[in-house]
Amino acid sequence: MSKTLRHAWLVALMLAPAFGGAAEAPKAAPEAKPVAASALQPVDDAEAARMAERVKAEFLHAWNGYRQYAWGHDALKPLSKAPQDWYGQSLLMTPVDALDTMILMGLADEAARTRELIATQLSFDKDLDVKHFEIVIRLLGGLLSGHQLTGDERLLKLAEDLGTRMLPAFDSPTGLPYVNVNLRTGKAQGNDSNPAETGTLLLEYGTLSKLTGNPVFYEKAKRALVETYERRSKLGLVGERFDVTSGKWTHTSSHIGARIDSYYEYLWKCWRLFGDEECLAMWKPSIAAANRHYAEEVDGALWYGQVDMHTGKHTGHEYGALDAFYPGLLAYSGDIERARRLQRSSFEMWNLHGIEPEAYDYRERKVTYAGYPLRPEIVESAWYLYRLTGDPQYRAMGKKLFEDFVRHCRTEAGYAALKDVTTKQQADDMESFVMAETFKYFYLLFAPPETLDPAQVVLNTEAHPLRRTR
Ligand code: DMJ
Repeated sequence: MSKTLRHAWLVALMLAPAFGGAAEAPKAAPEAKPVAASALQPVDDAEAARMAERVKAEFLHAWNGYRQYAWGHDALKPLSKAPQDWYGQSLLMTPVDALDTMILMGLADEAARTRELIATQLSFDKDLDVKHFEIVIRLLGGLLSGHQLTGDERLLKLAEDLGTRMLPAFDSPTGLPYVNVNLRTGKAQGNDSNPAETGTLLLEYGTLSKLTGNPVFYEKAKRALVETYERRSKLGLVGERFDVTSGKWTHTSSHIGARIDSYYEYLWKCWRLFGDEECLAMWKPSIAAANRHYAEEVDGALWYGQVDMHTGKHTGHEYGALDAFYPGLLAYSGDIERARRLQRSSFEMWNLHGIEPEAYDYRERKVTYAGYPLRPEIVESAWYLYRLTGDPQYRAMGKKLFEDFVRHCRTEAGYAALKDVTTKQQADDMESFVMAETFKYFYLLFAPPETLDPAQVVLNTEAHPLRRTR
């Protein structure tokens, strides 16, 4: 989720009285004891097969709630059992995000029904100002992977229509895209952007170019990524916010968290997916600077905090659910030892309350933002680490994560975000990324390796697998 939406979500979570009505009453939750992954029950292949079935069953539970109470809408409100649309009219966020997960899980009937819904009902000819980044990673990414997995040309046509409608977002003086774009008029607006939103577009637009033969999508998204990179400081770091018309930084905090996170991810992944040497050339100094400046050792544990992009001085010591993608990226790019250490820290953070918070001060050992919007990143990292090392501790870790996730977030109609991980009070929100990412990474962790080979595809930041094309 982009920082703005993420922020809006968190604010809504804190303010909305509606949650009070439907959410469970807060209850004191005993603090969990730290659990070392190596101390957990090992998960052998037979147990992994059982786990994969459990994950599938829970995915179906959430999907059936969506079908029953929110069919045709963007999302399900899992406590009030009501539909929710981001912009007043539906863009089928949950079905598009869920489709490739169903296909990977072998849920053929559900996938066929969902594909038909998308192909016959989804239209982008709507007078809506949409969040460019979110629509790219969720809808463009989901349509493209759906097309590649099924060969359904209708999904590619929808993707091309969507991409074409959003192109005016790039028409700023710098080539850095505006935050919002109107799907019907192409009017783009919103200057206050960040590296995650301007640098997490190339896998999707690039794939669209490869599949349609029209290079314009690749060129615009690549330029946005390069323009972001070129604004790095002398230390090689990017900041947290800039103005897309002037190209000037407005917030110079630098870290791996919200507003920056997937910028790093795409520097590596655009090299992996397209073999684009310029991406590799941008990735190398960027990841070296990140590892050098953000990392901190606290009592022998590795954490990543916040620094000023110009001075490198540490300005904060917070790590959180979003940062937990980074061990997966480290592992995927070959830095296994650092990945292992940071994953250990993510797991420690999760175990403090038996579910991870949005932000945690690792020096003070204190939760600083207690929400949990059902994020996938820690599971994503466990999957990469398991696939790349074969170390059974990551499946054992995944089992513990899944059991906690089900225990605290399952509702009668689906899965609910937590307003507060310390009390486990639930919130009336089930983001579409739960269907695209959280369940998918849990499933992949336990399913047979041939279900998805990370050597053959690159998963976009919403976990939509994209294949190389000529
Ligand atoms: C997803 O929408 C994407 O993974 C994005 O990059 C940030 N994180 C959310 C899920 O937490």
